[in-house]
Amino acid sequence: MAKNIKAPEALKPHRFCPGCGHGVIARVIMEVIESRGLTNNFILNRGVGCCCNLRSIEVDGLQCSHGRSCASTRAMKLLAPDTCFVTYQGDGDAYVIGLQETLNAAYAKSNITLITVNNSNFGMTGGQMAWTTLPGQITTTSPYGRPVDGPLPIQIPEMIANSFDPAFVARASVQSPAEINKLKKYVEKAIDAQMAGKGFTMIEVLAPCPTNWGLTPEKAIEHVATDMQKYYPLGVFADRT
Ligand SMILES: Cc1ncc(C[n+]2csc(CCOP(=O)(O)OP(=O)(O)O)c2C)c(N)n1
Ligand code: SF4
Ligand SMILES: [Mg+2]
Repeated sequence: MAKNIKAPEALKPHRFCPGCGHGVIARVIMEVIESRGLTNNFILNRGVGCCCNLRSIEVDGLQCSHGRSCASTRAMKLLAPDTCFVTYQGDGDAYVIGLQETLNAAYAKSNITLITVNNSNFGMTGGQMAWTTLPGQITTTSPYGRPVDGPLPIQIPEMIANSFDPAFVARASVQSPAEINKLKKYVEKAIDAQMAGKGFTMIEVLAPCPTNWGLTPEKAIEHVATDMQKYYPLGVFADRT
């Protein structure tokens, strides 16, 4: 952080659409960073996607190549092991284009924290289908809906929790104040585990993308709380913090 200002304020102004989930998640991350006294020892790396709309000029971090933020963050952590690192990525970035880097980071038990924003599409580029897209969901590349007899939406947190003995893995949602409070608890656990050197930590967050879903912000929140959770159950999948 370049200046001594309140951490959440450091992410303003942003350029998210009304009702987007990204802003809430970024704010929660920064509140936790501030509460842990890490404001001056924190790097927020970003993937490519709507996370680029964080117009931060105050928080240090790399704007990484598409899908490569886990790899860049791992390298930086090796050089600065006492610094807190969060890699903040979309589902298309972390689970499709960058899945190799994501799994490698977990497999290597890298002592970094990955926060993935799952809005079930490639948001920034106009709402294309991703591996996270729900069966039947209409996107710009699945105009008749994602085939219902095709592969199921991918569940990366479960895969990592079951395969790589991570320090902490959970799925949260921004659908209500209660769930946002849970998200904050998860981020606290992940950051505390990283600073204690316990290994890879990850939180996926279900988030609305009203613009590409063609829904009002209110309806988009409802969609997160109902349809998305049929495929993406909330909760903790690994915890050895
Ligand atoms: C190598 C490469 N491929 C494709 C793109 C185009 N691209 C930019 S953002 C983006 C979508 C990212 O989607 P996601 O990670 O889900 O983030 P969201 O915008 O939904 O939050 C894509 C495909 C690119 N910039 N670089
Ligand atoms: S396109 Fe979707 S993810 Fe991107 S800023 Fe708008 S609502 Fe958010
Ligand atoms: Mg996305």
